[in-house]
Amino acid sequence: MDNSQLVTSLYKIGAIKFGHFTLKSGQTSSIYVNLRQVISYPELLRAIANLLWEKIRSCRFDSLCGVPYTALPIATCMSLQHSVPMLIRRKEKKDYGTKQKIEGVFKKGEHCLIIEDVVTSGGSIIETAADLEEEGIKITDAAVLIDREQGGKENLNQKKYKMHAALTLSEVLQILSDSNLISEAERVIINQLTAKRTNTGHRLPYSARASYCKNELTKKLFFLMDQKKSNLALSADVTRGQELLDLADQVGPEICVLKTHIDIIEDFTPELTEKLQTLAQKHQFLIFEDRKFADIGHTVKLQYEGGIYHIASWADIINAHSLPGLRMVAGLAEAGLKQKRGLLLLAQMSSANNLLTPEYTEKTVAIAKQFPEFVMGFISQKKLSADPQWIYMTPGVHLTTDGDSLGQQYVTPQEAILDHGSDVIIVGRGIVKAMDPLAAAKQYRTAGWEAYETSLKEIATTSDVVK
Ligand code: S5P
Repeated sequence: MDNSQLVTSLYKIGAIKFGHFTLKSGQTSSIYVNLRQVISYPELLRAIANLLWEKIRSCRFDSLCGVPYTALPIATCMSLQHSVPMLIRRKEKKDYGTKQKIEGVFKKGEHCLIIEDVVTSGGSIIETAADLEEEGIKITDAAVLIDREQGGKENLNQKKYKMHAALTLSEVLQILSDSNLISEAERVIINQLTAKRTNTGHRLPYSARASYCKNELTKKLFFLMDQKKSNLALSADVTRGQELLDLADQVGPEICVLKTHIDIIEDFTPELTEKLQTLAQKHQFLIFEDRKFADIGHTVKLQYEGGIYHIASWADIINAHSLPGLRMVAGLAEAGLKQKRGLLLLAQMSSANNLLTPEYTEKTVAIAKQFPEFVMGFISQKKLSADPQWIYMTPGVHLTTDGDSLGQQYVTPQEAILDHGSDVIIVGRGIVKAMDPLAAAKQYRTAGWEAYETSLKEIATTSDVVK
């Protein structure tokens, strides 16, 4: 049985379903993969075992360990067909008898191959590997039937485990779409999913993106966002130093980035940026000076390091228009790289009738590619490339307003994150001008994070416990 026959067989027995599924978490999904029923179809189980065996032929292992429950019969089938011993990892430790986590006979130093049915983040493989390694067993590879392409491979790579997947979710969708089995309604769902994936790419979790970043600060920011569960940047556009500090202290726990316009502060002293750095440490956010540099390399370097603001000494992140071209970025990089800073290029703007054309946006992305150690990503209205190393921050975000009288145009957090594939929402007046800025920040943070989590869930499996 080849991949295509297997996928269509899985569809025929109802192990892959399309529709509207509400998950335990309250999120919804339009595909449901339930491989548990495969045990009722021995031919199919054998076909899965054969496909996985083909994938791991060149790996070195002395035993197999299936992740309970769905992968257990698959591992058993491989074990029987190829006479390879099996190990089983208990999910809960026995509270009587031998109390061992790993069942089966093994020697320290021997290699075990982990088998899993569907992989999302790779979490259950990592947990299984940890218990096996605790017993002195070596883990280097895992065989997987379907990779949802949502960061599992990257997370496992970080732990030095290699994942061998028989199928990716994209392949499953393609095979079904090419078949004549599906209904019109199902075809619509597949097309929508495929279109979403091509427009914004399939979404990787922030922490998985970190492994692609060449800029160290982007890496740090992706981890920080995951830990803090926040993709909210506050645009703290206030004009008095104390006001800025009070706002940063109050809203700090809710945000991943604090954006400043230091030149609108009327009573600036260098002490202000020192205090801001202390607050950034206290609440774990990065400082982004929205300076929008746009001059020749030599000048921007002086503006970045010197003057009265000494921006390079306190701002983790800066931004620049790409208008002056490549060498301007080189000028900023000369000053910024030695301090481990990062740059966002303005690839698109939120203001009405701005002059940033699609061609300009494309050329901006090309400039970024020349400086991956310094450029973190873009200020843009949407995701611009399939390359997971770039971060996208979107300004002009508001929950209610249509815009302002000076050309600002707004989108909602859901539109920015979910529909346009952006990573960070930048909110100014929506928070700063609210009656209660902290309550507003919490509201934006929740909206931004929920939109991100929804964007990760495009397929449900048994582990999501569908209602
Ligand atoms: O295209 C852009 C780029 C930026 S950095 N549009 C923007 O509005 N910004 C900045 O984001 C702008 O300078 C301001 O600081 C913030 C938006 O503020 P708000 O009050 O409209 O949310």
